[in-house]
Amino acid sequence: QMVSQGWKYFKENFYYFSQVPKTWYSAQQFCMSRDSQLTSVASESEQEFLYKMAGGLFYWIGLTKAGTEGDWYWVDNTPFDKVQSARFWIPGEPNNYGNNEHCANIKMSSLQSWNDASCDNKLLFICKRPYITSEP
Ligand code: 2F8
Ligand code: CA
Repeated sequence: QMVSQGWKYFKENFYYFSQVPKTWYSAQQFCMSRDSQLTSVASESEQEFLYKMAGGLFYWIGLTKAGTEGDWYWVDNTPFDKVQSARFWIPGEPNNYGNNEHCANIKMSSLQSWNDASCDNKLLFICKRPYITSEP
């Protein structure tokens, strides 16, 4: 039987930490081709798991902007909680540097780890896929 090679299990989901850098959009295309999406971060424990696994390397996550207001949203449709998520940005981020930073990555091995960067940068990335059991 196939047991999700290269995917790490944490709390009902499998996560794929890429070894090849891609632009944010190409990374999301790759994740979708594997029945997954760039990862959302919906709790402190999930954030802790991800930044520890990232080990200080930069990884795209599934957080990007939409609409004229440029509101952040999760590509996997997890509701983005702006208040609860505020503690996960690096202090001073997101700063929309050069008015061209519309995608988020994990940049630090710390609870405060997110930075916004240009979506055209090629970074490693993390895909997330729900672990689904079949009925007995
Ligand atoms: O000082 C924070 C700043 O550092 C870089 O810009 C100089 C980052 N750029 C990239 O990661 C591409 C900014 O996003 C970051 O805010
Ligand atoms: Ca930034």
